[in-house]
Amino acid sequence: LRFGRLLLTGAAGGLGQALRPRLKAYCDTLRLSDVADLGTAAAGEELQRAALEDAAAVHALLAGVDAVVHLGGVSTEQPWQPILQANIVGAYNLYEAARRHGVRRIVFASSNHVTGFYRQDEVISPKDPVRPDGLYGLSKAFGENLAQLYFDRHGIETVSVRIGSSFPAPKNRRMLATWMSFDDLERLVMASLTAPVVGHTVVYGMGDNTTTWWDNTSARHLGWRPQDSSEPFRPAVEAAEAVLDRNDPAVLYQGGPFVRTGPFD
Ligand code: 15L
Repeated sequence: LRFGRLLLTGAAGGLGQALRPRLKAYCDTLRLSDVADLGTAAAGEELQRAALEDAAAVHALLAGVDAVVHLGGVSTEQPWQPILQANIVGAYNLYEAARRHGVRRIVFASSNHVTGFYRQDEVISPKDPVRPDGLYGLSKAFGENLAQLYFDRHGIETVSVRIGSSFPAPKNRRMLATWMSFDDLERLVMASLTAPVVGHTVVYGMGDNTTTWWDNTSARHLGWRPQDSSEPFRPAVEAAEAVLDRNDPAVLYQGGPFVRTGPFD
């Protein structure tokens, strides 16, 4: 066990549910939070429901915590208000609470949609300028900038993980490039929590995929390499999805359908 108490926000979400049993192996106590129901607490779990926009509730969440895995917030393109509250006000509340409680490291679930308007024929790195594909991606870019500020001003370290598509299996042709297994996600989160020095590191959360749009060389100090490839899924994915129209923005850009989803109607 490397940690006394870890906090996992967004624990009721897709990746929260995947990480909940896995993170327990690395800590005495796993504090779980979400706005949604978290079920009943297993041994070594603490359940603390909180809305991220509620500063007092978030402050209470961070008390006695060694490190945070922050998956909480809106995870798809949505209207401005929910994004503003959960992802912008909420991220600010989390970092302020971390500062006031002396929490030293956060793993921030950012998203590939921070750079979703790069084309699929470009290989980019975390050093390239952001190019959000919607309000959701923009809010994640805010979270990354917030993490940078809290490192520069207060020394709180963050690994911002621009997660690609983390599901049990890739669901379509795009995800052959963006897919990351839950095992690789777990290894990346643990590397991010335990690497000796991270400052504010940005890394793409991706598998060992043959097709890729992302170069993670600048995050090699994390000591993480993805191990699982989307390639074994390729035949089934290609059989299930027709060849795509390259004039469709959802096919041309890395963000896929996110580039034309959202409130700009
Ligand atoms: C995301 O940021 C979403 O949270 C997730 O549901 C996926 O759609 C993923 O991006 C993706 O780009 O596939």
